[in-house]
Amino acid sequence: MTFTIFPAVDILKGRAVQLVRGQASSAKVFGSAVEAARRWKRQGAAWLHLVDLDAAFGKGNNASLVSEIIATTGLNVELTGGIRDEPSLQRALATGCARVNIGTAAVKRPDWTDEVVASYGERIAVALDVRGESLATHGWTSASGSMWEVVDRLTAAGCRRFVVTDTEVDGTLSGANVDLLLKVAERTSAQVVASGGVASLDDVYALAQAADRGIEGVIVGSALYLKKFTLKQALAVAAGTMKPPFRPTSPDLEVVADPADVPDTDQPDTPIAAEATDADITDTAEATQVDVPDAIEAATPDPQEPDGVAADSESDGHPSRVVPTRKDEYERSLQVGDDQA
Ligand code: AMZ
Repeated sequence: MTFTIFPAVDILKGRAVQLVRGQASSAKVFGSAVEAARRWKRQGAAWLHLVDLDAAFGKGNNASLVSEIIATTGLNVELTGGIRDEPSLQRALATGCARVNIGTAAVKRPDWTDEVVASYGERIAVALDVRGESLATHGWTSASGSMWEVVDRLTAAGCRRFVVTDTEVDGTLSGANVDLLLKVAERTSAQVVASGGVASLDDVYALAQAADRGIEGVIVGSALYLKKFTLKQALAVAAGTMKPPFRPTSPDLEVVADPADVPDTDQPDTPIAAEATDADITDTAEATQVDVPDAIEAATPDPQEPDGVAADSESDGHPSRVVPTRKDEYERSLQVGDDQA
């Protein structure tokens, strides 16, 4: 039974962002979307979940950037956001993505969605952006319909896969809504991809354990960008080579791991989180750049460390981001070693 980890690249004005409960005003900016995608590839991703938030909010689209990401990374891409009619579907498919997800149209244009789901098979999945028992639409600015009616209708139409996001926990790092995901999986013959709230390796493990109940994979966004765990660790959990108990991340590390405090030092253009303002969203990426404080640079430990994951200069959990006093604990938390297998 395979279980897929989908690192998320949510694109707003060309940049990788993470929102809390889908609110644009909550955006944390993590640098260029292309760089984010490249980083997930370097760390072992096979798939990316790309969300064109501008398109989802009905404000243009990032199709050419998406094409660039697909061409430069060569990864399988699940593309979503603003795919609501024939022109937007064709534009999305023309990027070279492996498949697309349709959200709003599944509720608002049921006949068209049923038709394309039936005719494109594997290339189309349906995004269930769940709010209560309804589905959030139009960039999650409104909600309508009964999610169960939509699940039943699209299952009958031949939908292969539902990507289920609990919009009420998305971006909150409060844990995946496993009950909701299992309920959907029990109701449909389609596969379920989980999304929303993932905070820890325990979430990844719990979902991976449900692979034989129809949970095919999980989308991980904020937890990766905020370094709650590494992609390498999540992939190891998915592959079954890393098992609980997972060591909790130390409180000190959480502070240090905030990219706004300590940006990647080995990749000058890698993500740097910053609270987005309106000007930020419409402005260029420079607005979010944060210089590496000299003191932190000086305190940077040697990247040639003994343990596999920590020694990997391409790991997101690069030891240069850790204050030396917490270094051992940090390395232990990142280790995908024999003791965890
Ligand atoms: O965060 C948001 N406000 C948001 C978001 N992440 N709004 C939409 N989306 C995503 C959905 C789904 O994958 O999770 O966009 C897709 C749906 O877009 P549309 O345009 O088909 O409803």
